[in-house]
Amino acid sequence: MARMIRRLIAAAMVCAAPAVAQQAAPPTLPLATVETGPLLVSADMRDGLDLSGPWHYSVDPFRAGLAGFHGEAPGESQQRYLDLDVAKAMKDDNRAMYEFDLARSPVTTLPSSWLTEAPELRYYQGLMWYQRTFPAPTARKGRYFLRFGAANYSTVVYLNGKPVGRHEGGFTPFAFEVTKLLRAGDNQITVGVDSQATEATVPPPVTDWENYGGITRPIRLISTPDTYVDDAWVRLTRDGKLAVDAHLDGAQAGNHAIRLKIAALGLDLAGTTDAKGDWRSTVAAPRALVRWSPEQPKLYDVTIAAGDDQWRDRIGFRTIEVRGPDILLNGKPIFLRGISLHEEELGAEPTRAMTPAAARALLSEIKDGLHGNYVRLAHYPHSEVMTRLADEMGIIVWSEVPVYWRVAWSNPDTLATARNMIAENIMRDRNRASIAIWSVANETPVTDARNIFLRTLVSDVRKLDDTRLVSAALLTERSQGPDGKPIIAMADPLADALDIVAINTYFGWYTPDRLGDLASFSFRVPANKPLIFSEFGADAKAGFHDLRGMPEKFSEEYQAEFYRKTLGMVDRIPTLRGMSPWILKDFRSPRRQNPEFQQGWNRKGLISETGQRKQAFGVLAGYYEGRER
Ligand code: GCB
Repeated sequence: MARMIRRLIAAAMVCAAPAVAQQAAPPTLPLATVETGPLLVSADMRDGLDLSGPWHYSVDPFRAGLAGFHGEAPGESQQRYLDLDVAKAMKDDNRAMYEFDLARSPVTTLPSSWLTEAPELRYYQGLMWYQRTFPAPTARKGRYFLRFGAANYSTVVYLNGKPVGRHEGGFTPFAFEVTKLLRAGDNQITVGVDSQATEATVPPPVTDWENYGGITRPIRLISTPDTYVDDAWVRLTRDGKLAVDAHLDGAQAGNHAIRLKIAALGLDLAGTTDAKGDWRSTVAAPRALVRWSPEQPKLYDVTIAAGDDQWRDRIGFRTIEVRGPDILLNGKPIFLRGISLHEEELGAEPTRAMTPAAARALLSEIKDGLHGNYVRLAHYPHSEVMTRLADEMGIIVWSEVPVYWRVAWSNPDTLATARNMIAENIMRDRNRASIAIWSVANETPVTDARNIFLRTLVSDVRKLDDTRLVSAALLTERSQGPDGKPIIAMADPLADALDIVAINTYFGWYTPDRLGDLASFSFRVPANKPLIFSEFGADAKAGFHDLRGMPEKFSEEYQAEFYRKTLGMVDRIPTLRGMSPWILKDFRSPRRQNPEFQQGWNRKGLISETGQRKQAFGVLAGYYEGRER
């Protein structure tokens, strides 16, 4: 099934012109998608050379390295990826002229966003070139891949002056095989990353978070045997079986012996791939299996051996399903005590480099500070560092793609991009027990074109993963009852297609409602589906207090009261099964420019950007502490 949907998406991608700067990119650069692969699922568990560290960088605001001034292929003087010593070439031949010299350009440390590299780059959105050299592995055998954790937003890659490939999408991994392009000794890698969003991109230009351009997750040179496990999915099915799907890539992929082992369970399952390199097998779950849960986030070492390759992962096994308005984890109803989170580390100058320590600091605030068991990883796929840690710490995850506010619903290229993005996200993280919900969109206006677009995504998700739940953060409609009291209704036709309905509300923050009136709001939501409040929140500047009876907006007191009253309002809805208020930490947002309170930050965090807890933190923590189910 997974492969079928990958083919469907690939068919759509063929007609999809790349949305941004690559319009002018040399046609020789193949586009990396889930279909063209490689996928290298669980790549972070494989051996490899980490290319994190110092890289040269150079801006290219007119994208001269991608196209000449008439849109033709760029002339040699602009080809940033040339494999030569520019200064020497000019000295050796006084007719030569180059308008760049990456090797003598300033140095930054990757992964990071360029926004934080230099003051003049703070608001730069466009094309940036990066370059470094690295030594080829001394004893070379098998195959080599350059695997990017993510680069925001569209990327072109060259190795030793030769085109390698391109990718669109700022938050999902991609890889290129470079076995034939690697040479002995030093290799030069050049990467162009364009952060410019357009009407056709996902997300579009207008969002409420910082667009951190750059290479924000590690790049690694990964080596594998000639035939290797490119994709594997090991899970507990809803009917209580352990199932494995694996795909081998390489000359020997077809009719090849393959073997899954989970040593701690004494499980040893042998089989043979079909002619295409696919293997599927199912067994009854061993009796000794401890199911993953927030209370006991048990992970097992899983290996799949095929010839010389040994695929590894650490996997938890659990079931997640809905029954009427209940969400069942391992067959038992659960209440999701959550909070939303952007991918932005704590600190005064975040650059979206999510190290394990940075991720742990944030998730610990949720687990230990708030007594939470759930996180909404908003509004795009977060680093695999985060989803692995959620597995380890026992935090249930909502994962989403940046189909946010207003994307180009009728543009087939945009749909192809979104489909590929959600597929890349799912293929990367299908082995993460923590992920329970795939969300396809956030606060999107209802139109026919939008409904078709989102239903396509929902159907893709179901084909790629039948073990998780599908949702979307929806908008509501407000009317007045005969008594004049507000009625909040979910009128979105997409609700029918979802397992969980989720809504974002900000009554008393963006609306002139008095917080004291929230108790009179009533909700019309589907009676037979779980409801999650995917957002509610209010800004507060940490340390700003207003102790009058009616505190003013942006004060800690107002935010705390907003939480008290909103919790009271939502708690009365019979189908409520969880929430992820907006948001754990203050985050950078260029649209927020109140000079007294915001200064470029969305202040709806329960903690400030440097980790100072606000009063509302205690309000939510107290509510969660008293709320088991
Ligand atoms: C929303 C959006 C979120 C914003 C938030 C806000 O509804 O989904 O991305 O950051 O409101 O603070 O207004």
